[in-house]
Amino acid sequence: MFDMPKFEKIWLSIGVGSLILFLLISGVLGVAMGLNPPDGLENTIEPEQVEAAPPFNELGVKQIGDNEYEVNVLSFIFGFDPKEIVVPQGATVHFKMTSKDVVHGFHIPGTPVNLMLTPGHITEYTHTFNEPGEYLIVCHEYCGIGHEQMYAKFVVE
Ligand SMILES: [Cu+2]
Repeated sequence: MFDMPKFEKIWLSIGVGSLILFLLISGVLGVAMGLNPPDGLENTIEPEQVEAAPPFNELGVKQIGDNEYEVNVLSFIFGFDPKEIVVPQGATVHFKMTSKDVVHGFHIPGTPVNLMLTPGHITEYTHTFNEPGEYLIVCHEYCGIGHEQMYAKFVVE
């Protein structure tokens, strides 16, 4: 074969060897064991008819248990519906949100609530609010000329 230095041969075989190993592992995981990345299609909604379909035909706060709430929020250019969300202290809130036009953000500074709202998808997140206070909800994905006016209020009382 080629006249190749010894170390080049060694490194080349390590490289080709790890490539084959990687392809074998991902092949076995994907084909034989059926482990694939989520396609995100289990949580979709028709963005044009979003207000007619559950859960977004009923926006706002709904009590579903002992200090446990479901909060359905719809985002659009340039705002959130509802504009103000009020929950008691210690409430566990299950957010269900979507956008009816472009990509928006849903961020409550000072909390781990930091989500992306994509048209056609339902974004879900659960958080327990132990600190009472008035929080700001901001859209932190640039969505157009009125982006900086896109905010709402979150109150823990
Ligand atoms: Cu926005």
